[in-house]
Amino acid sequence: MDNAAHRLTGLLPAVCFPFLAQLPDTFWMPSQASTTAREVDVVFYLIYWISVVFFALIVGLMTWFVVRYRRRRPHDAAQPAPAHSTSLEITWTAIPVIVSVLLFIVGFKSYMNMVTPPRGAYEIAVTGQKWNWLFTYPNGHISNELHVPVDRPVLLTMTSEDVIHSLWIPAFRVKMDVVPGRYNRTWFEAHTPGTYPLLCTEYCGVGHADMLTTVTVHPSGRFDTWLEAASNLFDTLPPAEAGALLARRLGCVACHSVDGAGGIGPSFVDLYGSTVATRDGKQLLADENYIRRSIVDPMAELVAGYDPVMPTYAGRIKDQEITGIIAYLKSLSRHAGGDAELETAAPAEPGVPTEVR
Ligand code: HEC
Ligand SMILES: [Cu+2]
Repeated sequence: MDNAAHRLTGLLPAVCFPFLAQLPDTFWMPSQASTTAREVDVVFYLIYWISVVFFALIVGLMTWFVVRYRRRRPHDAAQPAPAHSTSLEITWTAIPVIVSVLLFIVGFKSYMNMVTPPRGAYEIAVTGQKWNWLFTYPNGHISNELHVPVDRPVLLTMTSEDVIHSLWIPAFRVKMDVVPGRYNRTWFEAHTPGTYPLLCTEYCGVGHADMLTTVTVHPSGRFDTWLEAASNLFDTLPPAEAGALLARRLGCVACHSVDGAGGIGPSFVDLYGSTVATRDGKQLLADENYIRRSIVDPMAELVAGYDPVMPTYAGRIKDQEITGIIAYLKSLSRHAGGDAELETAAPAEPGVPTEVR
């Protein structure tokens, strides 16, 4: 009931001032939550009001003519035949031409704006599949609901795993097909924090109606906090699995094999707990501290037989993530868990690799 009343009162400003910057939910449209929404609505209401004016004009004149020029009895033969009027012909040709050109210009400007993502937009990859959405953020995090920052252009690069879907966010006036085998792009800039419906609008099978989710627009500064918390692998995965994922994301596995094969760096297999020969002739035990140091300061100890090409991850990796990678390396090593070497080797100083004699 409340909602209906709200919509009715919302109708008033929409009808009276269709070009106002911000409209609430109305009878026709959900609230405007993006910059595109206003542009689309301006075109919509422009066409709407032109139609209203011409409808009134045509139906009004028609009614009047029906009455005014109705056939009378006895038939009034004295009525003169209608004369040709050149100026009238020109007028009713020129006015629709001007109206059409105006509509084209306004529509084309908005359309070009809608299909041209601004430079530096925040990019999110979208995958449509039977029957849900996957949103992949630049840091690798994947969610089923879309989350975006406020007041920042967001570019969606979209593809489908199976059939044609279509992503629709009514409050943003954004709608774009999601097609298998190609990438479609669309963009928007949300300006009002809140949660809005996001749905598939291309019938895609029995689960079509399940492709209904939300887009959350985070207030200024909160998006990064959300992304960081949401992408914390350690909340959802055991440390070794989180470490395995990180080793892939951080590119470690490009240089370190996980099957014992050779590579640019030593294989991760059986690394943990082994004895490493360094370039300057030391024998170091590959324990937690050694691995930690190899990651944050790779030049400190160089493994014999390898080039010093490993980049430092200091500042790019958190302690929890190092712990996860260590757990992963342990899971790849037969030296892990109660190995004799490890138990006898007491670290000389915390954080400093242990030398094996
Ligand atoms: C560009 C290639 C490259 C990348 C990427 C790389 N490493 Fe390395 N890594 C090396 C090389 C080469 C060495 C051997 C030379 C040295 O000690 O720096 C090495 C050494 C190591 C060692 C010591 C190995 C041993 O046998 O004692 C560890 C542990 C290690 N890397 C872990 C990692 C982790 C974890 C990552 C990802 C966060 C990573 N590396 C990313 C090339 C790389
Ligand atoms: Cu669908």
